[in-house]
Amino acid sequence: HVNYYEFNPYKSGTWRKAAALPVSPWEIAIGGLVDRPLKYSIDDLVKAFPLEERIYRHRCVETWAMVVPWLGFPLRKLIEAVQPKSNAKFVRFTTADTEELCRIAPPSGFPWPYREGLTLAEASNELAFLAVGFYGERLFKQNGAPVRLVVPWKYGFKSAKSLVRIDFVERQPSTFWNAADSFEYGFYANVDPEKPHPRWSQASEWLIDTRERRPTEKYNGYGKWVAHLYRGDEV
Ligand SMILES: Nc1nc2c(c(=O)[nH]1)N[C@H]1C(S)=C(S)[C@@H](COP(=O)(O)O)O[C@H]1N2
Ligand SMILES: [Mo]
Repeated sequence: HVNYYEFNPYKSGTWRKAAALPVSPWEIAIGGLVDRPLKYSIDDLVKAFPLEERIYRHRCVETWAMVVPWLGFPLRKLIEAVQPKSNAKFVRFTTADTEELCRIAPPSGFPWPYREGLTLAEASNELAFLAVGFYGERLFKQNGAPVRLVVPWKYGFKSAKSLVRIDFVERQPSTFWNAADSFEYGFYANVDPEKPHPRWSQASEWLIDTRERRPTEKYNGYGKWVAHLYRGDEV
C-alpha cells in the first residue's frame, strides 16, 4: 500500500515509476515569514538535526492502517532554527514538482505540485516529525525520499512526501486534497471515528499486515498529546 499520486494512483508497483525521482543531490528550503531562512542538502540536514527513531501509527483516510518505525527529527527543531516571525500562523509543505516525471502516469486534473499545511501550533507539536528514513534505513523513493512529513494524529494524506520547500505563511494555505475535493478532504483531517468520510465510515480501520479490523481511535490514539490544539469545529 503506497500512495504517491504523482507516480501512480493505484497503490502498487509505484516503486517502478518512482525510481525516476532524482533524490541526490536534493535541497530543501525553509522560508517565508521567518527571521532565518535556511537551505539544506540532505547531508547537511541530518548533520544539523540528530536523528531519532519514532514508532508511530499511520492511518490512511481510506481506512488502512499500519505501524512504522520512522527515522528523523521533530519538525519543532527546524522551526526553532528558522525563527518564525510573529505573523506566521501556518506552515506549508511542498513536494518536488515532478511534472516531467508525472508524464509517466499523467494524473491530470489535480492541483500539482502536492502541497500540505498545518497550523504553526500543530507543526510545533512534539509529535510532528520530519522523516529521512524508516526501519533503520533511508526512505525508499516511493515512500517519500529523501525527506517527508509525518503527522501521526491526522489522516495520511497530510504527511507530504519528498519535500523541497517548507514555508511559513499568514493564511491557511491551499492543500492538495482539499483543493482537489474540499467536500471529501478537509484541511485539518484529524483522525476521528465519529466523522465519516462522505463515501465510507471511519468507525473502524484495518491493519495492512494482518488485515485485522479494529476500532478507529480519535486522533489516531494521540489525543493525550494533541487534543488541546482543537476546539472541535476543525474539519
Ligand atoms: N507527495 C505526495 N505525498 C503523499 C501522497 C501523495 O500522493 N503524494 N499520499 C499521501 C497519502 S494519502 C498517504 S496515506 C501517505 C502514504 O505514505 P506511504 O505510501 O509511505 O505509506 O502519503 C501521503 N503523502
Ligand atoms: Mo492516505
